[in-house]
Amino acid sequence: MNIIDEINNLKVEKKAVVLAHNYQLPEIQDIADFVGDSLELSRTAANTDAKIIVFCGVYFMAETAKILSPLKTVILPDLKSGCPLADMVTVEDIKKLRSENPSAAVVCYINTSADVKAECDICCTSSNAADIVNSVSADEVIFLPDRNLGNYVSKYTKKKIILWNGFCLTHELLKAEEVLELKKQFSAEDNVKFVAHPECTEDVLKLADKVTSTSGILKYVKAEPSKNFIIGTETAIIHRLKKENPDKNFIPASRKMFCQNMKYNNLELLYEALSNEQPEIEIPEKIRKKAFEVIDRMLKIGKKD
Ligand code: CIZ
Repeated sequence: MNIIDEINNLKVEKKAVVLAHNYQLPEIQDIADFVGDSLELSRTAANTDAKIIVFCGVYFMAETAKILSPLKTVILPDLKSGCPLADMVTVEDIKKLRSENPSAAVVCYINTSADVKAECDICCTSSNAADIVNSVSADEVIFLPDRNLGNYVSKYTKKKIILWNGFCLTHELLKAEEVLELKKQFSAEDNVKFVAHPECTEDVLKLADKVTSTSGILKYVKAEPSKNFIIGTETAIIHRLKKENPDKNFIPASRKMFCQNMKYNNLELLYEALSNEQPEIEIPEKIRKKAFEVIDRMLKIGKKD
């Protein structure tokens, strides 16, 4: 039996669902029950009757699944799969920021650890960040950890935004000159569209026809009549874009936009994780409950994406 059949058998035998983030390796996306962004996947898995969730993504994503599904076993095939952006802010940093800005609300991006979320007022995603910031009653908002998303949001609000200086290593690799060079290769008839993730720098975002999350990119491409797209996010999303839009062309804005952390999970590790039901994600219940409230407050605003 090949490894794909073995994984599929284990999924049934153990009542497990496999989730793959849009940035996972193609073979992981292909074997997953659901492919998507981290919040969408965590919410979908919570609504299944699965006993085990295997999250092929990075650590904070598996934590998000656990926050929403405390009674299910949540597994991350390779614990090395971290998120440098999420690691750029700590609980201590938030305590200090709060003492320096006592009247400010704290809005955290979904790319944060469970213990950081537990210290914040409300969570947001890359597609609802401006709506969430505008929903809080405070006139000042500490936005963390991503400086580019925070800066982007500041254009859509009258509130004073106090930015944290975190950034995504992969998205900041893309330079505006690369996008301009690529755009030059297309004629006006090609009607090429550049779509960028808001973790890219301001110079890059200024060149975009659309700025949105990974799920937003998938929706935009499907709805947009153009046939040619320059994709300004982690390159692995192109696998799904091609599968869902076989008649359209996708050009990575930069081949350097490769996140190694997203690629540690592979079929062998997925097989081992399912067989051993390890490595399991655990969150102290007190922290999980607080983090849940912070996510739930966002969901109650009703602007998921
Ligand atoms: O939460 C996610 O999945 C992230 C970090 C990115 C996105 O835009 O989907």
